[in-house]
Amino acid sequence: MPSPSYGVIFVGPPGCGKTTLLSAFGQYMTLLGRNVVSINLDPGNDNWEKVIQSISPEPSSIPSPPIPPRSYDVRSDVDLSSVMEAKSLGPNGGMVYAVNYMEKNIGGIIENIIKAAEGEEGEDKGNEGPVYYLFDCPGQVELFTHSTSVKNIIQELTKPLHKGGLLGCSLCGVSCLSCTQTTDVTSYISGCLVSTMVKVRLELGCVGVMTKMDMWGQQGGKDWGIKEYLEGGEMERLVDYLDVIGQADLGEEEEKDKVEYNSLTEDESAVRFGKVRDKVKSSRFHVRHKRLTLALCSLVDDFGLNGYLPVGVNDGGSVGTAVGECDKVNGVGEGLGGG
Ligand SMILES: Nc1nc2c(ncn2[C@@H]2O[C@H](COP(=O)(O)OP(=O)(O)OP(=O)(O)O)[C@@H](O)[C@H]2O)c(=O)[nH]1
Ligand SMILES: [Mg+2]
Repeated sequence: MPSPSYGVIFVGPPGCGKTTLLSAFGQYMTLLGRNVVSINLDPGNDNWEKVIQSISPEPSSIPSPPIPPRSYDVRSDVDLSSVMEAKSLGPNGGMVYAVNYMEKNIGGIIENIIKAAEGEEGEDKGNEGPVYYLFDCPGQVELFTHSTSVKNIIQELTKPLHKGGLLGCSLCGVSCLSCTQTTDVTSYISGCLVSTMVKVRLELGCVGVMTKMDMWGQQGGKDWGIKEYLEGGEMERLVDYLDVIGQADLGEEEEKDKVEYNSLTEDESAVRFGKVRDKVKSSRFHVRHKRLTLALCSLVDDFGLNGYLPVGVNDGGSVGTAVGECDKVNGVGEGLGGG
């Protein structure tokens, strides 16, 4: 009978940095002396081997000899490319099929996770404390919004042992949004909407993380200040920053102005901007678009689920702060190293 365990599950849109963040959490927690087991739940994760290598302690590190990182890769049970070939499906259909398969076979998958956590007989595990699982997820947002498979998988992982659960994992979600998604207001708003929806669907306590913060300023952070993007509150204020030029359905004369506006130099456009902006702002499209955006922003505000911790994977302090927040959410006690 396994003892209760802790875990973090990384979710967010494709390419936002989930797998890289898992690796950073793994390295940080290993240094704290935690009993880390990394779990790949992404049937299409081709970077998994690199992640496991990155979590391996340096040969010179303590304890010595180094403890091999323990892990489970769902691709040993269901692999995206094999599914696509066998079922003649594309990558998205293949992923939906693979995740449905995982849901139906979750009992066997959990047994394999437990075997990975127990390690080989007689193997030195270094730390005998509670197991800390790090779960990597696929990025396709439809898996969370249009299907209940991931939610049901999570329910099985978290089902308490005394209620017949196999793993009894106290789990915290880490909802990632890349700072590169703050280059324009509409991308940021849709990113916040998606992460709110995913948090609601997961039914888990979640920590929001803005990833790739070392890229802030190069690829992110226009219009609003860093504090506002991270706090994510009062989203309605963002509506004033909507890029009105280029979106409106203009009349013939305004279209001419718009073409002219786009070919102006920066100085000329500053003078002309006011005139064109006023026309565009009073266009029917803009008025409706603004009203819709306001409604969406207040929806996110009302749930109060927004807000991000800034994290760059090469900034150990930011990773440590995120680990500490996850510890608070899933109730990690003091005996589990640092935190
Ligand atoms: N500069 C920088 N790049 C990062 C950071 N985190 C991730 N990346 C890069 O972003 C890219 C995507 O990272 P992944 O960790 O694979 O993202 P993912 O969310 O797991 O992607 P999918 O599994 O495809 O959904 C990779 O090239 C990473 O090296 C970061 O903190 N800073
Ligand atoms: Mg990944």
